[in-house]
Amino acid sequence: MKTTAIQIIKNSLQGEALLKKNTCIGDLKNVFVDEAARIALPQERIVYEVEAYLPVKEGTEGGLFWGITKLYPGKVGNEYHMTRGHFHAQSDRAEYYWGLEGDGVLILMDRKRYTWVEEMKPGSLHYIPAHTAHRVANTGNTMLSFAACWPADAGHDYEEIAKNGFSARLLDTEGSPKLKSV
Ligand code: PAN
Ligand code: ZN
Repeated sequence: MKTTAIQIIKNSLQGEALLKKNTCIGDLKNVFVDEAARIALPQERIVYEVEAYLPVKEGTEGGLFWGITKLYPGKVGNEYHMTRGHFHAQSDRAEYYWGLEGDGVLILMDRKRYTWVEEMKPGSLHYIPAHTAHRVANTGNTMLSFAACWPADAGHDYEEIAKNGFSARLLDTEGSPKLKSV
């Protein structure tokens, strides 16, 4: 029997033609509340890595993509390392995230700018509804890895979050994560 083109080995995707992207401190201008703290950090420090399997062309109706995000532990000021976050460009597209390793928090915001959170840990399954921005923060001291499955025609709208942000931020408050409205 043939083996599959792609395999998941120790929370990493293995195979050919995978999309790989690293996001560093230097790429995350104005993403964290404390921009001065971000500037003071080594700009080449990796915050997260994404490995994705895109078996069909981006934009294919009915297609699915699959990826793993590895979010390194760390903070920028009092804010945990987190993904940039986005709505889907095709806003009515939903997504699944699920926790593989580490401890974190999935931050979700609907179009009315109502923000809520879900605890992310190994085995936690998260249904991200349509029209909902999503971002993950690593609240632990170890790597946080999660898998994602999303429609090939979802696309990413980073502009809206770049312009208006989320309505709340997850900050280290006396040693534990607290969601604070902004
Ligand atoms: C994920 C994210 C990934 C990185 O695959 O793209 O976790 O986060 P940002 O895209 O917000 O930088 C996903 O949600 N795809 O739709
Ligand atoms: Zn998404």
